[in-house]
Amino acid sequence: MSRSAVWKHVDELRSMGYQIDSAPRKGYLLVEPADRLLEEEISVDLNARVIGHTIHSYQSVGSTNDVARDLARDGAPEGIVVLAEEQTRGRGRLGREWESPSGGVYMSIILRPRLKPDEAPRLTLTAAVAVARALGDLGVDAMIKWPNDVHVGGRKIAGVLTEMSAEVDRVNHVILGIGVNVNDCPEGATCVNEELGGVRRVRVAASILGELDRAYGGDWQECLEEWRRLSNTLGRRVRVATFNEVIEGVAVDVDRNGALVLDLGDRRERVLTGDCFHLR
Ligand code: BT5
Repeated sequence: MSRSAVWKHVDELRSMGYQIDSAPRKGYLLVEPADRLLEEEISVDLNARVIGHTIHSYQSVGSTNDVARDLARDGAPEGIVVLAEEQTRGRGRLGREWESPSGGVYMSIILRPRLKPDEAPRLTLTAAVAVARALGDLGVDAMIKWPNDVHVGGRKIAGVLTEMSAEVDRVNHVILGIGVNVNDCPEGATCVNEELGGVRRVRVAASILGELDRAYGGDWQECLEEWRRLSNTLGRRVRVATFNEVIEGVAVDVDRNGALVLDLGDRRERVLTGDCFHLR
């Protein structure tokens, strides 16, 4: 390769944010890799069994869940990951907004699980476990708030959005969306680098995908046990708003499909999905 061809590539890498020094007659030295969520960067640390065998990286999209959903509708296989540096219409559950400026990790994973539709909430819990474990490995004391939030010291650091296409007795595909605040976060929330400092987003993304790959399709009882260990909801008095009622009680367990079991004093009730507020 000619010198000018090398220079062209180095120049391109520099424009992507890679810090590269050059010395006459010695050559180039990579001082600091760019913290870009590129397949080449992430797959170095990944030993993908199912999740992450293919990664599509974007600079900016409306929502990674929409990009992944379109791929899934076109027949894309499970395990494909869609990642974006920022989202312009990132969303939470029930049409809520997920603030997604650059500096976070926004990703969606296409899954085609052998689950019945009412078992699909298991995937939300699996993802929350993967995020909490990955952040824990990095040194962040992350806990899971039922059903889909990951918190540190009562502040939200990550959220999971599970969207599904299904028939009555069969899931076609599930899009698992995960948003993690890494360098920045909205008021009242927290981010990895407020808790730790100096963590590269590539590491956060690779670590979560690695945990998810290990947990997906694995022993569900084990995953549930892990969820119970990592949860800061169990044992608390909570108020849960479902689409048609608000109930208050003590969160005593999650059942085998991820429903929260509430002790209402005179009886127990299960809630499969809803917004949960910790009361004390
Ligand atoms: C969630 O919803 O927590 C699910 C978030 C999922 C985001 C990922 S990013 C990749 C993929 N593509 C998408 O478009 N979405 C997924 P929910 O439980 O409904 O919480 C939403 C609420 O969290 C908002 O109403 C705000 O109060 C708060 N919020 C918004 N942005 C936040 C952020 N960056 N950090 C912490 N809290 C946030």
